[in-house]
Amino acid sequence: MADAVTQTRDAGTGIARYAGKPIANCTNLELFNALLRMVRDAAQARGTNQGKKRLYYVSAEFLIGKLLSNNLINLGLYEQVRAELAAAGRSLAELEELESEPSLGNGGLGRLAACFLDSCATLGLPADGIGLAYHCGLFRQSFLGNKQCETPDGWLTWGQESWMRRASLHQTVSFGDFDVTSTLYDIDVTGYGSKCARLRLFDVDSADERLIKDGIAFDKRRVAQGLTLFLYPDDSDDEGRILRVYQEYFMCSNAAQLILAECEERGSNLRDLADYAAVQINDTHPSMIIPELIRLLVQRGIAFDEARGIVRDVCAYTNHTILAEALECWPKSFLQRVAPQIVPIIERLDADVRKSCKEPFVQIVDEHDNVHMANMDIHLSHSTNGVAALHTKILEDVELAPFRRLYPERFNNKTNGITFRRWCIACNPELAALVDRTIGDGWRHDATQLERLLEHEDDALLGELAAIKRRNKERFATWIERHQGAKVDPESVFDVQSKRLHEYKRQQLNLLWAIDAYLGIKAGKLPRRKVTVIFGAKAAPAYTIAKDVIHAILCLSQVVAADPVANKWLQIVMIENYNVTAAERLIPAADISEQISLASKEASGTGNMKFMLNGALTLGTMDGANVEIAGLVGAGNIFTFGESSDEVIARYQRGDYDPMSYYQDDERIKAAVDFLLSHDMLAAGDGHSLDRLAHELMCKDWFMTFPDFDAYLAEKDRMLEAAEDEATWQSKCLVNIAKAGFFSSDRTIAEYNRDIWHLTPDAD
Ligand code: TH1
Repeated sequence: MADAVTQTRDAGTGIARYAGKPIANCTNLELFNALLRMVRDAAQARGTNQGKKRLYYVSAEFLIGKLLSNNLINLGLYEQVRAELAAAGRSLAELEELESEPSLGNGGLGRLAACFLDSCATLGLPADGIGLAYHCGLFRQSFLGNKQCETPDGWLTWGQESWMRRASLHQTVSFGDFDVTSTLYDIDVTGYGSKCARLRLFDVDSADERLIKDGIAFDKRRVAQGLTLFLYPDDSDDEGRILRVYQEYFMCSNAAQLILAECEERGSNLRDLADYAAVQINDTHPSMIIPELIRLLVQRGIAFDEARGIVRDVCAYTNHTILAEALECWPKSFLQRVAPQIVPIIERLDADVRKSCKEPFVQIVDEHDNVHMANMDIHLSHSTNGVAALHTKILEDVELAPFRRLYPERFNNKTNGITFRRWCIACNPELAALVDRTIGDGWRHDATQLERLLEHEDDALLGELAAIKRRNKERFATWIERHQGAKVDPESVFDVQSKRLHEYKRQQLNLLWAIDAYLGIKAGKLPRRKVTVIFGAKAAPAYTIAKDVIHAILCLSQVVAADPVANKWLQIVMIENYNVTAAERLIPAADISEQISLASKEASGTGNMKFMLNGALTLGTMDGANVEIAGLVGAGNIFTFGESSDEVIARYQRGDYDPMSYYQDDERIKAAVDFLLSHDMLAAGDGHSLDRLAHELMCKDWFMTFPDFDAYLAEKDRMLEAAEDEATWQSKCLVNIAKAGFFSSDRTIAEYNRDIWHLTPDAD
């Protein structure tokens, strides 16, 4: 009764009540914190999806992005809150600026995990993400002297209240040399008009941020203090690599303990664990959950062979890459030091495999005593999936072919997806409103309905699409000027490549294009319209060549900007500290989506889907999910180039690729590479770094940029020409938006559930 009275007196959402004073008297920070508490209560009131069987999605990364507006949208409170604040002369957008972005992931793998939790919540599936509460997560990137600098991103340490709630659970994890205790933090993951999922993050009680002294460097031997300070501590030395193994075991042991305790609580006798839990192993970082679960089951009186079968029925593994460097393989001596209790279990699993299969490729422990985590995952789980059709096919036919012969029924594909709540409704509200007006709002729950847009294609609709794109470009221009002082021209073509920096993603190919375009302008060959090439990328701190690419991009940006003729036609911009928040500003403003990985190397990509949904056209190789995009939109609505994955795989197998011959035979390649060491570039940058990059390209070029160079230039030129025919271009954009429905993570999650998890949706 008293509550009802307060409610009526308080007409509106209750912001003032949460703030303890009228909205007008609050600082922005007070309002932000009031909203955060209000949202947390509203999410709690919805409750979490329940069911006998629960998904545990275990992952080293959850790149969740800012939560305030996303939660307001999912809880159906956004409009009300915005209006109420506006009525008091305040702006929700300004409050959103105050929120710091949790840096709990580094790229697609972590963002995928976040999209999946959103979709699980929305589809009513009982699901938890399990990971680590990194204090500083991934580093913050800044540019100094045209180079990347890394500083700790202390996203938790300022006045903003936390989305994390401390749970009452405390566990102990025993390492070989000492024990630690852990605390669990929960974040509610709201679904779109549904109950919640949960993100459950473990921290070690002994963590000590004072260990961080100089930038992101710290004494990696102080394991108990340093364990959860950073995501992916520098692994260029053994100390760093061992610290990663400590982190992984800490995550897995906590997860395994939690899962068994919860399932017993729900009524499991552990022998029937598979009726209560589905564990999805997100790439190999959580692989130690397999021996850890077996260990705990045996400890509880279950025989080894039975425990192994139980764990196999519970666990499923997702492979996200074929890159050899990412396939984790730990020396047994590391495991012996970190978690000696699981070593005999791994040895026994290895012996089992050895008994039934002699093929060296599939053994868990190799002849050098290295433990191959992916091999353990495939033998000891009931499902192995790739993340796009082409990727799964390459796993089945090439990379994991011997496993496929052993377990044909375990292999399956789950093409990645993205949540349309964050990647359209929240980040491109004008486009979402246009879609609502045109086909109704059913697409918000059933994304395939977007196809109906095609029935409404006319000049008016295409005109509105163009106008929305233009306003998004203006908004991006305002944002980037405030963010880093860069001025960009919304009239120009926005040509965007944003993703982690890696040689296989081939930012260097785009860089060579930009140099070629610059040299062309100098020689009097002017483009049809100004092009703004926008990069967003962080390089791993120990990845030298990746940092060289960033350096060359920043130097080129300076050289072009200083040229009074060229700067009218070309601009190179690199976004500082590219993250989810920057992506939300950038993607709705893009005209061209660069997806130019070396065919066969990008398992899926998910940025490609976000750009497509926001009406950018793809310029890409036939790699990862690009292949599926091409199939959906048709050849006329995508720009593809380059060697096929079969050709690339054959080239690697022949081992006869010689970049130097391309450099010598192709004038444009030679001119672009030579320009890296030109007077202007050397004046802008560091000769060592530029020289190392030029040398790498000429002598190694492991990801084969040169064979695709001419085709890339030609296709990009064709695309820039097409961009000048506004009506035809917008009609292609419309097809892309209309066909994006397939890439909703709701579809992906429904498939995981149908084929792998078999959870019952919470009906009410
Ligand atoms: C990415 C893949 O590169 C990308 O193609 C895919 O869309 C995404 O995962 C989601 O499936 C990966 N990120 C990582 C990060 C680490 C190790 C392996 C991969 S694969 C640290």
